[in-house]
Amino acid sequence: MTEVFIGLGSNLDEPLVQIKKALEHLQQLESVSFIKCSDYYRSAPMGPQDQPDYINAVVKVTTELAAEDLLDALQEIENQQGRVRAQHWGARTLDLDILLFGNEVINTERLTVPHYGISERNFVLYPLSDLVPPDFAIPGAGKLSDLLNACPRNGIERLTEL
Ligand code: 5RU
Ligand code: CA
Ligand code: CA
Repeated sequence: MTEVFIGLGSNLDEPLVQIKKALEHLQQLESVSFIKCSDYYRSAPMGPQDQPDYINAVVKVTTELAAEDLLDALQEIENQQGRVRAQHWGARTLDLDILLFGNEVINTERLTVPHYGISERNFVLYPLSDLVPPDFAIPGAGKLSDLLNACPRNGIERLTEL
């Protein structure tokens, strides 16, 4: 059994609804046990800026699946929720990323784990900090608290009324 952190992001077609629907889809996977979801966060787009603000969250699950089989299941959920690959790093209805897969370091054609950019992205680090202690170590990147201290908030907002 592997403890896995999955990043969720959406900035199209009612992002909050998309995130909640994705959580339901995840809970329906027989091969995945749902543990806990972070709060939801709103932030400005990183990368291409000519797109709407994002809603992001991070969820902790356990699974018996191999990482690439989990990736297949996540991509199926993205597709079910109308993900269309238009512009690279452009707006999307749903993005599901394997952020951490136990302590595994994975570098294949399809998968880079820990997820590329995890240590600099406010929309990953803040929700992750809802789920793990400050001294939590990310393989190859160090302690979460150090990463958070080095990461500009850049206006990221926790959505509390939801
Ligand atoms: C370049 C820099 C490209 C950072 C990307 C999200 C990046 C995003 C998201 C927010 C992207 C990848 N911005 N930009 N949330 N995804 N706020 O989920 F992240 S495109
Ligand atoms: Ca992403
Ligand atoms: Ca992705």
